Amino acid sequence: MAPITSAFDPKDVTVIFVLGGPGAGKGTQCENIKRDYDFVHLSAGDLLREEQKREGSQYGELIQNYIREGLIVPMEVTIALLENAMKEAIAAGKKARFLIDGFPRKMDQAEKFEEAVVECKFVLYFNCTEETLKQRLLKRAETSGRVDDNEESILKRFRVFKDTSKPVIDAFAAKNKVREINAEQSIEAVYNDVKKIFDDLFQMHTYHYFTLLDPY
Ligand code: UP5
Ligand code: MG
Repeated sequence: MAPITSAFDPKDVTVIFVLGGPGAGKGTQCENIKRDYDFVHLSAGDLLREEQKREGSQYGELIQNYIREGLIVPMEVTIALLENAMKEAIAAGKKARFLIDGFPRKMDQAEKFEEAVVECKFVLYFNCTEETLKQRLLKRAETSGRVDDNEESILKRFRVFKDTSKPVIDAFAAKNKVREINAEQSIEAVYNDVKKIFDDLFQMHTYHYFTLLDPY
């Protein structure tokens, strides 16, 4: 039997990768799912921004530069932050159900995470046109204070998404592991579609649970 080398077993830990272009609504919808379905929401971008601000971090400047340029931070940094956050949540007694938001953005990150941490259950993909994304991000730029919410960085983020991150979604789709949502709609309409997926997921679990308890 092959030795188990990943940090977690998918039987104990559920991971859903939440992907989509910059401004597709990943963070907004993850907060809804977290509230209604008892998930821990880990945004890779938020974890990187926290690490960038942390006093004494050896990666502060590197992260700031990568984010401003819309480039993908070396995966060792991001995977370590994600794995630590998952371990902390489990140690704090949270349900081992994670929405990993904005990661993986590159094929080697997907492979490394699934090998070293845990295999994902599926990818939730928010599909949205660049035109809509740009409008949302420029609106958010008025208040967000994010170094990458400006026209120049937004165009760079779009390019990296198209060239590098979308192929990750395509690779999971080829394995039948993508649930796609039309993210052009209003926040409420998008969440309605999201709910269908998560209601299905949990009904199935309830069914198995009772079947196991009482097969008659
Ligand atoms: N909004 C949301 N949904 C809406 C809807 N349906 N209708 C109308 N408005 C809607 O939403 C964006 C804005 O749109 C908000 O104002 C919201 O109210 C509105 P949000 O939910 O924040 O969208 P999200 O998809 O989370 O957008 P975000 O900007 O966070 O996406 P990015 O993927 O660009 O940013 P992230 O934080 O994930 O990454 C930032 C950078 O970090 C990357 O560019 C990269 O440099 C680095 N990074 C890595 O290097 N590695 C990683 O693994 C992750 C990040
Ligand atoms: Mg986000």
